[in-house]
Amino acid sequence: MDFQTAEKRAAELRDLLNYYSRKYYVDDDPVVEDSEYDRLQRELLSIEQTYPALRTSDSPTSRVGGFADSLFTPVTHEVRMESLQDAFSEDELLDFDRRVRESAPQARYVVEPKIDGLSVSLEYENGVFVRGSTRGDGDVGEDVTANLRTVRAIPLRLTRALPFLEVRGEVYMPKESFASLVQAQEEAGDKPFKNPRNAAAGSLRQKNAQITASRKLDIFVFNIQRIEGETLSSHKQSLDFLRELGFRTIPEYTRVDSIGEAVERVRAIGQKRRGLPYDIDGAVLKVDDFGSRALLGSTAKFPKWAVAFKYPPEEKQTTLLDVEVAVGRTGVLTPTAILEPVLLAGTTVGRATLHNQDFITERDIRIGDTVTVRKAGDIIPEVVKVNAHAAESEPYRLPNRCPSCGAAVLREADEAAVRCVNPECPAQLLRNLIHFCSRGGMDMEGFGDAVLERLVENGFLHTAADLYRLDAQSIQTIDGFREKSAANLLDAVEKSKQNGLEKLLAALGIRHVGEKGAKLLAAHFGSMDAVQAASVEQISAIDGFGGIMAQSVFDFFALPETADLIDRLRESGVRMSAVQTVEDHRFAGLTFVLTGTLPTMTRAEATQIIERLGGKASSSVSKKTSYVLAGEEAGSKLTKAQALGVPILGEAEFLEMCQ
Ligand code: 0OX
Repeated sequence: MDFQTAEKRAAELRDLLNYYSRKYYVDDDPVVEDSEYDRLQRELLSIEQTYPALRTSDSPTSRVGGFADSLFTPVTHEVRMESLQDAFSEDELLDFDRRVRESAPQARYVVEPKIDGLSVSLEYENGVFVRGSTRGDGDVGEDVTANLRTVRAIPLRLTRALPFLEVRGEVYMPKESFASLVQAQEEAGDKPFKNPRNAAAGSLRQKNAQITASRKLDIFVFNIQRIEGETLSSHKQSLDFLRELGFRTIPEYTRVDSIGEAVERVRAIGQKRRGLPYDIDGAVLKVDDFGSRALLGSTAKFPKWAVAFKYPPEEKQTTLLDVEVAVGRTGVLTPTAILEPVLLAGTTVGRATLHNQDFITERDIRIGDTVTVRKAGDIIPEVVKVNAHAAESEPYRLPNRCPSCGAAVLREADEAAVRCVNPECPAQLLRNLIHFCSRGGMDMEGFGDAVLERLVENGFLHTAADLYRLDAQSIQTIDGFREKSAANLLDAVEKSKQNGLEKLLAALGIRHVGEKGAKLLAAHFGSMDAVQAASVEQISAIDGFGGIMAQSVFDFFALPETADLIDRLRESGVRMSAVQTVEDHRFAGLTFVLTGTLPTMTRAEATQIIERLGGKASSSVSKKTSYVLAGEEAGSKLTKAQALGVPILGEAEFLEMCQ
């Protein structure tokens, strides 16, 4: 494709992708399948890779996330991001109305939900998103542009190229995304976020915007901070205008004429709030007319024309009947309160997490106690406090022995968790096997929880390596298994042998290493031998690998049980090297020639990256070569590339293209 055609197509693709995003996120009316969106995005990415000059800051391809130098630098808000005065009763709303009417007797209100997220400012120049920042203390926040770019509901280009616009909105994590994130964190033995608000804040404060991109954040916009090129006279008018520009505006906003109607709206939103897919912690009343707002003005802290009514979190009393202790995949003992069932925030609650021993001790929770429960972040049932101890009760302590295998448990000095470290613990074994066979692991169809449980119970599985020693006859000794079902299981085992290093590493369930970590390890080391031989320093040199992750990988491979398991898997014919799979086609159609010594990468590593991104590595330079990747002491290939006008990249530029 020549430059001009590429330029035209890139503009077309950007418009199309922006339109599809707007239909999906703003209008709630998707017009294409996700796969079609992805296909077009890949096409645009490939054009931008071929012609880097065609990359623009508002390109939908900039949403994938990377590292940015400007991240967390201070941003002074030209217009203060004020906070809201709170009201905890309807009487306080009536007081607010009285104060408003002293200066603005005719005031009308807009009532809107108060989203429990974190406030951000978004700036647009000539209709293009140029900067996003957190609220901070209202005067100075932090630059989080790279992270906000990954939030798909934030338009990167407005439908109208206003000279300047700054809007304010609330970034939040939908309840459903929060629930799956917490589940994943608990399974990985990580400390889960307490509520969707913390999760949203934690996700936005990431150095690596790719993590933000994976967290499914969303936004509602509700205020114009500054505008050039348009004059607006009321809040309702500005919300309607923001929507036209392509923003996802605060939902359910209604304009009312009196405080009586406003209170009714507040009640109605309160009734609805459990069923909403996002968390709200109140409703906001705002004077609609900007003229009246100007008359009312602000105090040092908040505008006098707005108030936030806070809904109380629903709490109930019940009895703690028992404490159940389960053993997780990583051996962590997790206590769960078994409660006399109560109806709470829309569902019947019979269990609540007790987190760990510290949580129990701090609240002096005992079996038989009358306790208060509520849902953290309106989702996860939690014991808030003890109202009364049961007669003759004793402080509760987690068992000293694993409830599954009876081995003594350990508490590491810097951890709240108590763990069973017996590698042969059946509870851990079963959970490990479930993980090993799961889709994210070796993806063995048919090996569900129940099947694995029966194979363990019947003594066929003691480690994951035993999966590769199963035979049809022994499987059929278990009730319910016939020739066909046994053969299907064996097929799945056989197929999994070719999965490659990445899936195998994910299947091993190394602490702190999920699918993404396994992928990085496999791409970096290429073979199990290399992973086993790696030092902590070598592992932590991988981009995206923190110190804790690297140490955990090292510790895992230092265990004799691990070495034994890997040996046995290898003997069974399980593939121990990486498979080059192309998941990202950004280098499709591009040929790279490598020459000289690169500062940090071996040629094999660079080749692996090129191939993984759909490109080809070739050994000789010709007119068809797309790029020459040159390091120190590059020789004749570099000279030839210069003569032919082939673009030459250094390692840093190359890595940037791969981000
Ligand atoms: C929210 C929310 C927050 C603008 C003027 C003072 C506060 N969390 O949903 N803030 C505001 O208003 C700002 N509105 C909201 N809906």
